[in-house]
Amino acid sequence: MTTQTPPLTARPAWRALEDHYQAIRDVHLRTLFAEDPGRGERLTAEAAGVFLDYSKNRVTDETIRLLVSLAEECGLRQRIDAMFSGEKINLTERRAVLHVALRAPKGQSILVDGEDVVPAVHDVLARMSAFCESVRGGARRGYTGRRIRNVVNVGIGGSDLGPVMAYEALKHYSDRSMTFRFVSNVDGTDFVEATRDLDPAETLFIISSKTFTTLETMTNARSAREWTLRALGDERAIAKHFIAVSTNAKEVTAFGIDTANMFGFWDWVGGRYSMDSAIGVSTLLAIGPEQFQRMLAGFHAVDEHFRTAPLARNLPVLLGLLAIWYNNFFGAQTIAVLPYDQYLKRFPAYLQQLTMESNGKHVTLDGTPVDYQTGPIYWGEPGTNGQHSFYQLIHQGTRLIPCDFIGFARSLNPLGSHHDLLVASLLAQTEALAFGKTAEEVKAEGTPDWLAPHRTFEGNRPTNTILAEQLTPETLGKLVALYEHSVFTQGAIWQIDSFDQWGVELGKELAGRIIPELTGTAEPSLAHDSSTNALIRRYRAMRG
Ligand code: G6Q
Repeated sequence: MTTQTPPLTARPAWRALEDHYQAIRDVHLRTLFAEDPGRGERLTAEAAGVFLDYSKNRVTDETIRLLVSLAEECGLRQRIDAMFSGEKINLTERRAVLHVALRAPKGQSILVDGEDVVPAVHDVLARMSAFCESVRGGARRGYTGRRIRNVVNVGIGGSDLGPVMAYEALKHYSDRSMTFRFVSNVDGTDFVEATRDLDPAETLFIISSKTFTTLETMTNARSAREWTLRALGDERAIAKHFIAVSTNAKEVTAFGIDTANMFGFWDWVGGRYSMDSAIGVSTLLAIGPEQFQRMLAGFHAVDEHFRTAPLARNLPVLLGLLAIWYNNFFGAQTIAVLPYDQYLKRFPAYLQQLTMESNGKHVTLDGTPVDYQTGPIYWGEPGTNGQHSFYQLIHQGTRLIPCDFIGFARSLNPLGSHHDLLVASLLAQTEALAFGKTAEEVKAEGTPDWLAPHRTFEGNRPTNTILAEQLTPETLGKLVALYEHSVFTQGAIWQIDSFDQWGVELGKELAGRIIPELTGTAEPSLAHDSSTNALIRRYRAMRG
């Protein structure tokens, strides 16, 4: 891949957007809505049952037209085709990027190095389904013959955040007679608290690690092994209580798990894009094969939309372009994702990895430093809780924070008027953020002059509203795919590698050097900076 010619900031569409920004930066959403009564109906898009209202953004039709031109000039369409056709678009790792193959229906064909990868995907899915059915149905039992009632997923990053997010999101569909826990942190507290009330004879550990070398996961896996052996007293119990999910059969065997109890995946599945692979086995255990298939179908529906819909009507493309608009032209630093559904409480954390690990990059594909901002900071909490804490800053602070509000028409737990109150809150927030409250309006309510500035809301705070009928496995798949492809769109325009993660790799190496310096009995000779050296000595002294 060569540098864009011309570079991004010299492209005609970029330049036009810079000029257009000058014209629009001080225009208020109140004006945009007043001048264009059809705006709220027109600036919307719908696909696969997901509705996006982007009318409360600081954009006009011209903005969208220019953003779409930028996407075209940057070759977004060709990049999409390259991903779907199995090209090695993860240049720094020389890998294809094919999470879309994980949800491709049987019969579709996607070639990597001349080999169709779809049949292997379905083979693993079939094995996973059979395994999960046998655990859920009680045919496959623990070493002492007791039923498996507890499942503990041991993994971190991409091998944890997808599974835990999906489990929480789809709890409504899960087998309530089983307990699911997720251990990720190398802090022993995580393991101890997750297992303290579990019976080892009824507990299955899923050791999830693409590489099977990750410090945290291997440390927790060894503790899980000891915990199991302490109770069951026989090495043969391991085969009944441990399965592995990995691409590294050699390390799985070295750890002591028979590859018959291993579910594989492939180097073209990035960790943060792996929740549909065997990494999702805990999800499958929780909700069963049928619902898992529905989730995959949801992903696939949005994949197809992303691949085929015109850019201007393409939901993930629109979301990605709007993120670029605020990040690169308005100078916004963050994007808040605010799901109005308690089941989506881990969704923002999941998106943080997806978005920030993918697009937190400072050089283009050919290694040239960028002269524009790349990935914004994503953050969020479910509504309405956030309203009683950080929304204050979004409403009245000095920063521009574009927000995605996500809501559903029907609750999975209808309870009196709860759901209407929830949705009313969502709508009221986006309305208030867009239109604010002028000093005149505040004073007309009888507010004294001295207090009016404090009670005035500037408004003009941009939001997207994403609505779907109900949070089902299918909807979850659609939502995740929406963000995956929005991330792709942004990365394609910035011309960065959204699929490597050298910063994470660095973190994996760094601790290795310090571990023996902390644990050795002899006073280590330290060659770090003076701060790190002193902290190591202090830790050793404090620990005793
Ligand atoms: C994801 C990253 C990273 C990874 C974890 C766990 O895209 O690569 O978050 O998932 O570091 O890695 P393993 O699955 O290899 O243990």
